[in-house]
Amino acid sequence: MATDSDRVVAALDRFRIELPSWGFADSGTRFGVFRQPAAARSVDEKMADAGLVHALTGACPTVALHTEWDLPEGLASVPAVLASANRHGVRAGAINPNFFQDQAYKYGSFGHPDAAVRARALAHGLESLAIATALDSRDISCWFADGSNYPGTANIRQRKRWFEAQLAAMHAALGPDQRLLVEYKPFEPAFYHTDIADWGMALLLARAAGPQARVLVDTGHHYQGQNIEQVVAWLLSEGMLGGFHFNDRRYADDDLTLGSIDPYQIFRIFHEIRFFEWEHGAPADIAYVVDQSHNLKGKIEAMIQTVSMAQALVAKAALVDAERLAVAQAGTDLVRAETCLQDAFAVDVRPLIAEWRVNRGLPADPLGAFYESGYLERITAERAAGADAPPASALGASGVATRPQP
Ligand code: RM4
Ligand code: MN
Ligand code: MN
Repeated sequence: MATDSDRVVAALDRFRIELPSWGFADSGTRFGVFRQPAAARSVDEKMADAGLVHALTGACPTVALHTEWDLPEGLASVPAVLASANRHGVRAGAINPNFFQDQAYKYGSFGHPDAAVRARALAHGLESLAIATALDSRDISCWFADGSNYPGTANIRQRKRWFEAQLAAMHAALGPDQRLLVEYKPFEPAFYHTDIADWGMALLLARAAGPQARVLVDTGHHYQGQNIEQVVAWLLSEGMLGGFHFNDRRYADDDLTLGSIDPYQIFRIFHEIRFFEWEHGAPADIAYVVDQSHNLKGKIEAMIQTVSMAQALVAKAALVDAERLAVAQAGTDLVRAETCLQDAFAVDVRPLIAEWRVNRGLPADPLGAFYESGYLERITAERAAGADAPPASALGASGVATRPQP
């Protein structure tokens, strides 16, 4: 029988979490961007920083990219991105089209009433797909800012039909192993209606798009009080959970460091996944991706914190005694059932994780190793010296584009 530590080791061996390129670049709120001297200014610098986080944690071999920020020349940017990824020991991960920034998208992209704008957005989606293929990326991850700000100003049902048609057209262009991920968000930047506002809408659109479409759950994209782990459990049971964008929040889509506000929330999500896997005797095929915007914290430090937190919560979820839990649930033994979760969550898994790291040739303390490496001092000097380089992205914590500071 597997011991507790076997279960943790197996869970850590399998767990991979993708880093977002945009988490290494300057970002801010819609009120402004405060520059960090060490922030990455190019895709190569983002890959270098991500490569370091992977080297220190052993858990992040891939980097999610945003088409317009990281591949501004489209397909022509692919060779440079491939070379950069190779150089820094990572690979390209999910490709995220930018359906939200161009002036043309003021009133929407896939849901815009003007057929020419819809066609332009579809062309951008298909170009992102071609980029994904050229980079050998499996997932195209679509988030739409589409919606409206005032009652009566948009034909909600008509826009739904446009979304169905456009997503189906993207799906038709997928390679046999690729997936189309549909992300939802209740509000912001639209403040009256958002075209894909919740998991039910994303699920219906993904189903209508085709068999290789799945739902993407961004933990910050729910109303307060929503039971996120129930959403996860339902999507798992429907075979429709494609992946996550992980972050934490106190209010809305705050994009804070994972587990900084409510680690038990993320633990409960990992528990539902593990319980599903235990019942099915097979791992669930889920893409775990970080989607955070570290406006004030150092970018690399915050990323290491998040990866370490994710590993700790995965380890704690692996400690839940699934057999005991199933018996307690079947017997309506409420306190015993709940205690299965609470006991696992209470375990200090840090020594086990440190041992796992050392056994794999990784530093026992990735954050400490980062501070000792001298990397931060080096990039701070290098990047501050080239202060006129354009910011790699200037996006608010909530996905609100902010003007680069002069
Ligand atoms: C959104 C959403 C997307 C992200 C954009 C920029 O709020 O979370 O995943 O790519 O922001
Ligand atoms: Mn997201
Ligand atoms: Mn978001």
